[in-house]
Amino acid sequence: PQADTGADVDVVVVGAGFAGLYALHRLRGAGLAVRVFEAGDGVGGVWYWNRYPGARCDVESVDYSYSFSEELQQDWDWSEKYATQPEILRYVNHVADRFDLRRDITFGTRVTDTVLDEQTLRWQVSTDAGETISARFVIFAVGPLSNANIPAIEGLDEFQGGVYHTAHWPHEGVDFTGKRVGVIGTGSSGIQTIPFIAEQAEQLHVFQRSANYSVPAGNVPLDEETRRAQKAGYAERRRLSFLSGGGSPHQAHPSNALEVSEEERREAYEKRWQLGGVLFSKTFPDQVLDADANATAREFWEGKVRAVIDDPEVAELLIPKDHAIGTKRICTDANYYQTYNRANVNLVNLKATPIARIDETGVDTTGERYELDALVLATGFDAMTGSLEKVNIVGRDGRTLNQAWAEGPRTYLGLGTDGFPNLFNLTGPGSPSVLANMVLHSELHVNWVADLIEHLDTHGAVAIEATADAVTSWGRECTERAASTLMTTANSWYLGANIPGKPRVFMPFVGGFGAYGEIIAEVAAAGYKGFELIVASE
Ligand code: NA7
Repeated sequence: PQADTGADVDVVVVGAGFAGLYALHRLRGAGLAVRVFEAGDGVGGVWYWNRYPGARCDVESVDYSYSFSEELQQDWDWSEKYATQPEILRYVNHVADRFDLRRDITFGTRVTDTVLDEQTLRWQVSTDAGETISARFVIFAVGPLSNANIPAIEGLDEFQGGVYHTAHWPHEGVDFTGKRVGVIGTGSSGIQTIPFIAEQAEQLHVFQRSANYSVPAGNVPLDEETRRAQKAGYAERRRLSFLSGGGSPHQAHPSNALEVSEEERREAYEKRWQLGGVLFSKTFPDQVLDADANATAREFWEGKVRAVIDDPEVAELLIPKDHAIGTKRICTDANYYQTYNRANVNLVNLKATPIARIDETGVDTTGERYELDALVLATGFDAMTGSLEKVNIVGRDGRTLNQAWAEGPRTYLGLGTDGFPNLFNLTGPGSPSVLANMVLHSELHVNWVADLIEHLDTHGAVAIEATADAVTSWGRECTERAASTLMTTANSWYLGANIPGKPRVFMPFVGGFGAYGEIIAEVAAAGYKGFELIVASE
């Protein structure tokens, strides 16, 4: 056994993003001793790291904010419909100060090992700072999109110009003025940052492997009157959001796409298009269920996009051919497609001419050479499991979580795994997380775990553990639900398809945020059905 160098605590929380911060607040409020470890030097998680130009949330600021404190939501003023990364970071810092959270957070420190003591059922948690503490509960709040994917491209490490991954952007910023810049990757991050880099750089080459669907975000400043109305309507807005499919109050059209006239369909799409943002992919309830319904959305989208791109050949390359709309996370943008009309922007089609190698001064595709001064990697994340995987989590019988998840993540309700008592994972695989508003989702998970801990204490139990049967049947249910949609037909990060060798398992729960909330509430109400309570005398 490792020596304890710190005081024992009730709960260790790993990560000080939206989920970790609220976990600290809620559990400390319940009288528990909580210690948070955070790899970054500040709070905010994804919003601490992703500082690339143009970084902005694709969920409305009024929704992408904590609901747990009425005073907080009434006091805080969002300046725009969709908040920028700096504004969200200011908000998270405000929350940390307002609720005096920093005193229990150790920054600049990674948790390296989390080892179960099977006698006491406590966890020994070790950090890269050499500290080991013992905790009854461990809550991972490491974020589903936090482990950056650095592509294995030959020669990348030889490049002598600056290399910047969007999720590890230098805090002092990067000046691309007068530079020849390459961007690899055209997912949400690439699509947000490309228009900004294009304005600064002398020349921008965008290296696109797969085209994506993007919808204008339709961001607008919020005036005082709108803010007042939003604040007055918060109670109802939150109520609807917690019942909704994605964690915001917007409802899909009452009919399926194929049940309405063509005119009504176009009107509905046009309305969502004007509203802007990700909601376009949820205009009709059957849009990601039925290929023909999906095709109507796609056709509408294609018409809009082609109309703003000057060169039809470029437009052709920017229209996805390999997946249905909404089956990968839809992107939102400001003038993304128009950026390709600029003289200093060039689209490189990696499908036709893949990158052969990178060297000191540029990128060679199989077709051409591109001399570059800087390279931006907008290449995404080893999503949902990547950050957990880096921690050596050892449960019963010396079995690691990585061994347990070798064929893909296995969870009950996304929250627990058999063999790992009192260990909870927030907003990870098996939960709707990445398909929903992460802030409300974090609150839902934290509240559920906090209630569970209270339940254990009132029932004299030391621990709780998901049963193997519950884990197996939840996995089956998640897989079956996903297979009944079009979501499994795209090579998305939801499926692990973006990481070579990663097991292909559709990781999020697709049944909707509201439905998921009901399921986990029912499990709790039934005395945590599917979990085993372990009492002290055993
Ligand atoms: P994404 O959506 O995973 O996008 C990554 C992009 O990088 C995508 O276009 C990839 O092409 C491309 N990529 C990845 N590896 C390579 C290599 N080796 N060569 C060329 N291109 C590559 O990540 P984002 O950061 O944009 O967004 C992640 C989520 O964050 C987003 O969905 C929102 O929920 C917020 P591919 O499609 O794999 O062909």
